[in-house]
Amino acid sequence: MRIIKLVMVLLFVGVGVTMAQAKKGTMVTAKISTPTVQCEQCKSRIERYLLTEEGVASSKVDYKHGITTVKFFSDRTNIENVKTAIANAGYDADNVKANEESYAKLPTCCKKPEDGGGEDKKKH
Ligand SMILES: [Cu+2]
Repeated sequence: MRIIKLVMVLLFVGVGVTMAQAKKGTMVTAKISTPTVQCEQCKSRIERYLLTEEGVASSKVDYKHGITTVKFFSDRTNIENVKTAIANAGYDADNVKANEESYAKLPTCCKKPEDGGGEDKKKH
């Protein structure tokens, strides 16, 4: 009888632990296309911005290839929120267009080439 009770307690604990793990959510890595990122400044601007974003664990902007890799917790945020955060910082993120006001505030070198930004290092 005691052994049966013990087995039942162990089973119960086991189920509890499994449920707790499922509830915790998982860390998701997403690669987001950010083609309007121009330079090191843009990189640190976005990475700094994402640091304050709820649920984001880390981010890395590859401005040479225009790709931002973001690690976030799926139970605390989602990919759309992350894209919106990047857009709010002033940059296009996949299908989410940059917030116009934020984009207007970027230094010229960080804007799109058609607005005077980009590769031309003399402007930096
Ligand atoms: Cu820049």
